[in-house]
Amino acid sequence: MRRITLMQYLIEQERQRDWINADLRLLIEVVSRACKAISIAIGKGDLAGILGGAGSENVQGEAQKKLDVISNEILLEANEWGGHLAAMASEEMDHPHQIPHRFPRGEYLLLFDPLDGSSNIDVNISVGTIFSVLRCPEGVTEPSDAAFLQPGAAQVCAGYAVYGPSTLLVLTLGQGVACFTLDRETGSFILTKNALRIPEDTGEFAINASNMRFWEPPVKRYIDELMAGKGGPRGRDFNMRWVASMVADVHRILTRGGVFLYPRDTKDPKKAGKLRLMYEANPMAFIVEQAGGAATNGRERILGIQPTELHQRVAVILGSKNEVERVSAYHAA
Ligand code: P6P
Repeated sequence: MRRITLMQYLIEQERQRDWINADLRLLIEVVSRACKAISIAIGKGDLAGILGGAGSENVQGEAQKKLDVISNEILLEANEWGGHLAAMASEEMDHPHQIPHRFPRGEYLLLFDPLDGSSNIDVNISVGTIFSVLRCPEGVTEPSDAAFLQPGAAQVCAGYAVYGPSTLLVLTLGQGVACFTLDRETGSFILTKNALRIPEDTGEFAINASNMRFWEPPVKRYIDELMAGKGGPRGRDFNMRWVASMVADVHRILTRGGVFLYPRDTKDPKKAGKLRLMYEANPMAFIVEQAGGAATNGRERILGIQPTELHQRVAVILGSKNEVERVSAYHAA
């Protein structure tokens, strides 16, 4: 594969397709630079005294890690001056961040989970940044929550960075999925995989099995059958993985197949699920579908869900198409 940089890839994409414009290219470049800065901060860990709790809570009422707050600040500062954005929304902020009036505004809305899986950060397990790009509705100058409430199918771009043994940036612009590896010597993201495809079948599933007693019957049935292995109805053995970092679990599935489930559970019946629709499920669903996989909440396609709240949660079942379809069939039975 030609070793081209992210910038070169984006310029070539812009030449081939008129709907990638300079502002969207700048947005992706700026987000990639912010992810590079987050990767460097994470890499310092205890040396920089940035591990552990921030002593604050986010809108979800969850204790924030210092690196949650630092990553959020890095993304805000990186993106507010460029003139490509109308506003930003983040898991770590109650309401959208408006672009300061001293800067020009653009046509895009950026949403992100600045540091997904941050509960893993203090134990040195891979974490990531997830981002999603929407167009700002015509005529909206101060985008409130409502401007962001668009179904995932409206995304123009989505991606994630995974901060693991290497730092990767995975990106879709609606024409397939590309993966870039950070070259720490030059500071460039280099195209290392193009047209990623998720195998339609798999022998590997990812779920937090400690919640089993809270699952709805279709999920219980599905997982029981996988656990029954060769002697069970599936007639084969399955393997289980659970990193508890969505970005790491999804990247494994994008790389070698698998099915990821964070289903609705009765632990808290008021919650539709644990993961957030706008900046976790939607971007990941866009990427997974673009790689030939599927993503549902068990009853409907994730990308078709009409959001009602900026931080709403959703059940997520995504990955190898034939397995996701089987889980959906069990919900419909
Ligand atoms: P549990 C991380 O906190 C996260 O939002 C996802 O990245 C991950 O898949 C999930 O929650 C892990 O949840 O209940 O297993 O800790």
